[in-house]
Amino acid sequence: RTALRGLDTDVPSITKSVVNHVQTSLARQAYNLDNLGAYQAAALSVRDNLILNWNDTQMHYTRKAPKRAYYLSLEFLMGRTLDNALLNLGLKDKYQEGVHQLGFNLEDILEQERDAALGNGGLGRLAACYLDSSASQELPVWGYGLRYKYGIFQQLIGPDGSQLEAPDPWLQQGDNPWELPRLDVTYEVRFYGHAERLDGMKAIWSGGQEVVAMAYDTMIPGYDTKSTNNLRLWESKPKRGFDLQSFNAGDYERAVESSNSAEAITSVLYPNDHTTFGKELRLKQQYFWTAASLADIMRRFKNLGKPITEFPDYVAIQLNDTHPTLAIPELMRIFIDEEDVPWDAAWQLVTNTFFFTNHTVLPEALEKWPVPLMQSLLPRHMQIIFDIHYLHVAVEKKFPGDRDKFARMSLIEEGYPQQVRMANLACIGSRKVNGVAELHSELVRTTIMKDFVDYYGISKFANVTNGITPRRWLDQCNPGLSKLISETLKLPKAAFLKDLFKLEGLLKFVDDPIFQKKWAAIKQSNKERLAHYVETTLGLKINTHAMFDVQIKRLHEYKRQTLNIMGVIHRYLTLKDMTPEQRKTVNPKVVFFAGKAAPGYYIAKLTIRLIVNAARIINSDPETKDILQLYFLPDYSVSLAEVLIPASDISQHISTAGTEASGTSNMKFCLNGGLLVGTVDGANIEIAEEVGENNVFFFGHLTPAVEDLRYQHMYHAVPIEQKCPPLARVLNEVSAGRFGDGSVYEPLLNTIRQHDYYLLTEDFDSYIQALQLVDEAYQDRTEWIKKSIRTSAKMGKFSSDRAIQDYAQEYWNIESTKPE
Ligand code: 26Q
Repeated sequence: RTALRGLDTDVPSITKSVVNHVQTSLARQAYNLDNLGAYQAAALSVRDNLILNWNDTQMHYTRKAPKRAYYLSLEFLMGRTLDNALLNLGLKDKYQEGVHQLGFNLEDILEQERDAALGNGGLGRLAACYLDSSASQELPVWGYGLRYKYGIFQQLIGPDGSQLEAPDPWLQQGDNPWELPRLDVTYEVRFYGHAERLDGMKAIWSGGQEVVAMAYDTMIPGYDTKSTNNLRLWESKPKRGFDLQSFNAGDYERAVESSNSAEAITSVLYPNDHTTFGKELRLKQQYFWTAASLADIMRRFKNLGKPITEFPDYVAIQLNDTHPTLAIPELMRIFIDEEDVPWDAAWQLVTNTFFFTNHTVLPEALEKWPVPLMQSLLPRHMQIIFDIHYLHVAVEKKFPGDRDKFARMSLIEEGYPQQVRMANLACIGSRKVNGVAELHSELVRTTIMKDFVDYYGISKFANVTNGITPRRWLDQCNPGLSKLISETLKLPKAAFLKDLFKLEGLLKFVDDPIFQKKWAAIKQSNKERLAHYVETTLGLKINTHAMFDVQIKRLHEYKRQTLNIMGVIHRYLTLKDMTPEQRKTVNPKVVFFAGKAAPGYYIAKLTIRLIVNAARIINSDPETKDILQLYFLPDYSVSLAEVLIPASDISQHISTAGTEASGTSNMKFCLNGGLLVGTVDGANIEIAEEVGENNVFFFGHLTPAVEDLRYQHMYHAVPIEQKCPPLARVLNEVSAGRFGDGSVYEPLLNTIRQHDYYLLTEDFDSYIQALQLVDEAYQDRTEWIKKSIRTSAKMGKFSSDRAIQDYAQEYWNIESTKPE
């Protein structure tokens, strides 16, 4: 029996440990310490607990040798760690008291921590929620990713209202207390060189350039358990410091060249979601990361001393989108070239190991890489991909004569140059393929993977609806609500934070006026917390008695922030048309936007510029500023989401039907009692199924109509003045310069006037109607609060604990296990 060791966690021991870290680790004095120092000392003290739990958990995994799952993701959008670690360890109250005794306020200390922002958005945050849920359910799951020196860029708004980007040097706040550098865990990764075929299917890959991958381990504590999992992030380093010969010869640039090019690999997260392929450095990142991760997984497997044929009995690997698809040819290479496994057996093992999650059906977002680039950077992998192509896509046998089908299923897209289709490779190399919400998974089956469904049968193609962790997205971001729920249900917080279906107990209290009052008071105080944040950071005063309407997500045409801003402008124009008496009857509303645009995404950046400049005009108009305010909050982040989401009355999830794979913030808003206005898309649909359609404000065309409408737009375009006069008026006002130089916005306006690929002109009228219904519903505040309670009560399904259970049981075949 291995007893878990633990540090003393009474308040005096905690203060002692914090002071100790101040004096020793930080070499400072406790009496003139600032908040940053207090954060660092508190973090180091909490980390001591994590390390012990982490060690015991990992030792247990090594001894027991259960089947493990590995989550390969190029993004982990973790946000801050201290608050989460305190909650999961059950030490929050004690540290609150401990730091208070030392003259600090825990909230202020928590604010000192920089976000770990190693992700763009939904996909990266999903990975972070899944790690929390895996550890909380004591599942043997590790994450593998890259330790970027710079995370997602910092967003600034320039004087003309446009987005500017600055680097995110997140590691420059002193040592990162949440990671453990593993100087002894290193692997060499090769690029370029030659692949020489031997007899049979084997080859030797040699020459080229070698770089070193070094591990950094981040501890992932489970909630209410000592189980603490691992997130292993790789850093690239030169194989040999630098070229001393060139240095001595006075060629200093040459001397650091190779070391720079090695370090470049993990220097920065690519800030694009959905597009921009073909960049050699991105492909290098992908291979560097998959090669290091697989070498590590293989080493761990070999330590078990099992025959290689049992590999899939001990290892399941989840591919988070196509980004880690090179893991498939890499594992083939290891089996064939290094382990002497025959081709067919190797392929059998590989296809029993991998599972692939798709996160998009947008055709332009499907990852492709030029064959010549692959051939030069990864010659052996390109051979293997061609071999897979010839041996396993034997489609012609099954569907003789269907050359189109063969072309669509091919791993290689013809053209100049030829390109490797990563989604096809990920599909055929995996045991199962899943989408991230019911509608999305159905679209995967009927559109991008249709031919593969015919080939493999339907059972390979399934759904796991996304989820969110209720620890961060309820208890941490909304402690008041969590406390009220606990008191009302007469349950300890752990009961519903571990089984979110327990929230259904709130349904009994929907009609209780006292409970309604308390529920509403919490929303109000969250609105004030947000207003306080905006006032202290941006110097703006917000009317907290207004309805708060929020759209926060990456800027993208398919997400239709443009529809929202056109709706705001329409509202403004309508208010201007009213008499002062009429305006007095209008309920005030504050509209918030936040989100980053990919630095090269011109139209998305123009949308930001329009929002910012419209806000300047609208917020300073004396006739309307009391009833309509508009804000673009810069530098959206996990931490900002934690303030915005609990304050929202209504949030917008308004993608063109069929384009948003799932969405996850929709779940976060609902869990915090916010209602949704949205299209019939992604997880909105399943949310409505849970909460009842009368509690969601749906609008717009449905997915099956979208294709026909686009066809009509192409061939029978109707001018916008006829199709949608109110929207035409809005565009004309923007064009005429009402919100600053109109000519600036012409390219954005033309996307709507000309092709209108995302169907704003088709959905605008029903969108405005839906917002009208929102206004009317908000008038009856009691009825609104009831909707809010019902919505939150029905969010059980959207816990990431449920999603991870799905993966663990239906895909990975792993079980919970923890040290005795
Ligand atoms: C790929 C190649 C080259 C450069 C960048 C990329 C890249 C990077 C990030 C492509 C896509 C992403 C991110 C995608 C993403 O966040 N998708 C979202 O995933 C969520 C979780 O499943 C869903 O809820 C969202 O609907 C989906 O848009």
